[in-house]
Amino acid sequence: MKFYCLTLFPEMVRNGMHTSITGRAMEKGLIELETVNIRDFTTNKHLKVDDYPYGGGAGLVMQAEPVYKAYESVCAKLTKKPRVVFLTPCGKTFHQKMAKELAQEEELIFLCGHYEGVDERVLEMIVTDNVSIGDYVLTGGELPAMVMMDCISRLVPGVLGNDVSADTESFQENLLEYPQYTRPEEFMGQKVPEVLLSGHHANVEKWRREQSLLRTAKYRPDLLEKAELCAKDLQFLQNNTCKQE
Ligand code: 6GU
Repeated sequence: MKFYCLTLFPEMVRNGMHTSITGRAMEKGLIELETVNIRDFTTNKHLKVDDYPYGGGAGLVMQAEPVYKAYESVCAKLTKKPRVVFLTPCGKTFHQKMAKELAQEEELIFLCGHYEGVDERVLEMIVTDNVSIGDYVLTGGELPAMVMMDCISRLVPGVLGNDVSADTESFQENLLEYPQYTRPEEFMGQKVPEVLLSGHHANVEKWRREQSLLRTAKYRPDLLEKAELCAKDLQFLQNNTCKQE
């Protein structure tokens, strides 16, 4: 997987991505990141990349030309037309299934906007996917791009040490993950749930499933509607929550 990130703040994206698991994945060559500084593609002597919006209004708008040229500089290295993700609160909300689908691509371009927006003409020309990371407003697309690259990276084979963990966790089945514990057995008077120390595998699995159901019912009842629940699950929820069906 090779990520290209078109941005005015390349060091922010590089610093974030070169940390922790994604950093190690890049060292191992499992993923690659190339940042492209949009400012390198200005033609005016003040290196200006933004201007006032036609029609008036607050803030500045990123100009089409440097964005288009930055995009072209990446395309020149590729053999086929890449998907271009524009990070915008006006996009489709990012979710795990979208990450899984994007992880199938060999390369992805992320376009990070700043200021009040980007000239619509260049967006119409190059963007294939408009994506938001949630219903709140950020100052720029860099953090959302990093969120997406992080999420997609961990789906690339070999990036996570153990390939099972990408599968069993939150959202895989529209259920939140169960609680985890490690040593010591007692911390400030709080004990690890007995069943986890029992060595009884089936009971551990049952407890974890139930904890996932309880958590999802409590924090994300919207997910529960989409989860595939068996008769036992439904029975358990009926007996242990006050939620009306
Ligand atoms: Cl992708 N960009 C910005 N600026 N704000 C956001 C967002 C994206 N997603 C949620 N808020």
